[in-house]
Amino acid sequence: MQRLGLVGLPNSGKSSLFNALTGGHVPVAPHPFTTTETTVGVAPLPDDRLDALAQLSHSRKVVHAGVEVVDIAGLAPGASSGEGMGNRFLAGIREVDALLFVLRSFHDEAVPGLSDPVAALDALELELVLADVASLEQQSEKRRKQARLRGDRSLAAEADAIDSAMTILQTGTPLYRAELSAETRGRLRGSFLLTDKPVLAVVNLGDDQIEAAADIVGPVAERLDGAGEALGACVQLEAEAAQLPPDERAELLSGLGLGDGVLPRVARAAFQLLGLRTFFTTGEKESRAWTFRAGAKAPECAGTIHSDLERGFIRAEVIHWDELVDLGGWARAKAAGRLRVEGRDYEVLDGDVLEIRFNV
Ligand SMILES: Nc1nc2c(ncn2[C@@H]2O[C@H](COP(=O)(O)OP(=O)(O)OP(=O)(O)O)[C@@H](O)[C@H]2O)c(=O)[nH]1
Ligand SMILES: [Mg+2]
Repeated sequence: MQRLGLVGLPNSGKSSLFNALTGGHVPVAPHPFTTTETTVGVAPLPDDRLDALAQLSHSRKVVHAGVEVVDIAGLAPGASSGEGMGNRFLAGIREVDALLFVLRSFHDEAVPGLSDPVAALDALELELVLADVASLEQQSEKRRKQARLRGDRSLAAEADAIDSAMTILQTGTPLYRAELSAETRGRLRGSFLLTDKPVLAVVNLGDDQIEAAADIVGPVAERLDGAGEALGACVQLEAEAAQLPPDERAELLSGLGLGDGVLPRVARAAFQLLGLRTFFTTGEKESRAWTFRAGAKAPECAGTIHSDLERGFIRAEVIHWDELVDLGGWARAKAAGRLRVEGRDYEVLDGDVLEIRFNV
C-alpha cells in the first residue's frame, strides 16, 4: 500500500492535520516533539462518481477509497546530524512513498515555533538534502569498485546516477526539484533517498489569514517550482469542523468562505501524487471504490477485490461510470450492448466500473 508521510517542523500542526484527515486521535499539544512514534491512518477519498453509482444502484452500503497517511515526529534543524528526534524522524520518512510538507503560517504565542512557511520549507529541504548527501557519500566509489571486480555494467550506471544526484544535492537542491531522466531516477531507487519522493505542501493558516491566503501560499508554490502543489488550510479549524455532523460542518466552512474545506482536496492531491487510481463495483448490496496503481491490468485489479478473482480471472465486463449512469443501470447497459468484454491485458482506467467473471 502506498503511503503519504506528514513532514514538518515541531508544532507546525502535523498531528492536527493527521487527525482531521483520518478522523484519528493522536495527541496534539503546544509543545515541540509531542509526536514520537509514527501512526498510520486512512484518509477517505470523497468521490461524487461513487455517490452517483450508489444512487443509481440503490446500494445499501457505500465504501470510499482511501489514502494511507503517516504522522511522523517533527523535524528539528540539525536532524540530519542527530538533533531533535533526528534518526527516528528520518527513518519515518524513508518508509513513505510521498511527502506532505506541513508549513506553519498561523501565529500563536502559546505555541512555540516558526511561523514562516517559506523559511520552514527551506529548513526541511536542507535537512533532507543533507541526509541524502550523507547516505550517498562513498556509494559511487563502492559501486565502481564492485563494477570493476564483477564486470557489472549496471553497477557502473548506478554509480553515474549517484554522481549526478550528488552534484545536484551539493547545490542544496532536493532531487524532486531537479531535472533528472526517468532512467537516472530508476537507478537511484536502490539508494532509498528522501528527496526523490513526490511532494505536496499544506500551509497551515491562522483563522485570521483566510483572506490573505493567496499571498501566503503563492511564495511556497514558487519555491516548489512546479515540483508539487501547495494548498492553504486552516488546519485547526478544519479539524474542529471535521468533528461536527455533516450539515453543521458545511455551514461552518461555507460561512467562512472555505467551500467544502481543503481536506478533500488534500486527499485527492495525495492520491494523484501516489500514482493511484480508482475503479468501481456497484450493486444493491454495495457500491465501492477500489484503489489500483495507474497502468494495472484487469486481473491485478480483480485481485484487489479478492485473490480468488485474480487467480481464476476469465474476463471483465467494463463500462465507464458516466456512461453507466447515463444508460440508467447495469441491466440497461447490457441490453443496449454497451458493456465491453475485456481480457487479461486490459489496462483498467480511472472511473471504470467492473464486473469480474472468474472460475473458482
Ligand atoms: N492557533 C492555531 N493553533 C494551531 C493550529 N494548528 C495547530 N495548532 C496548535 O499547535 C499545536 C501543535 O499542533 P500539533 O498538531 O501537535 O503539531 P505537530 O506538528 O504534530 O507537533 P509535533 O508532533 O510536536 O512536532 C497544538 O497546540 C495545536 O492545537 C492552527 O491552525 N492555529
Ligand atoms: Mg505531532
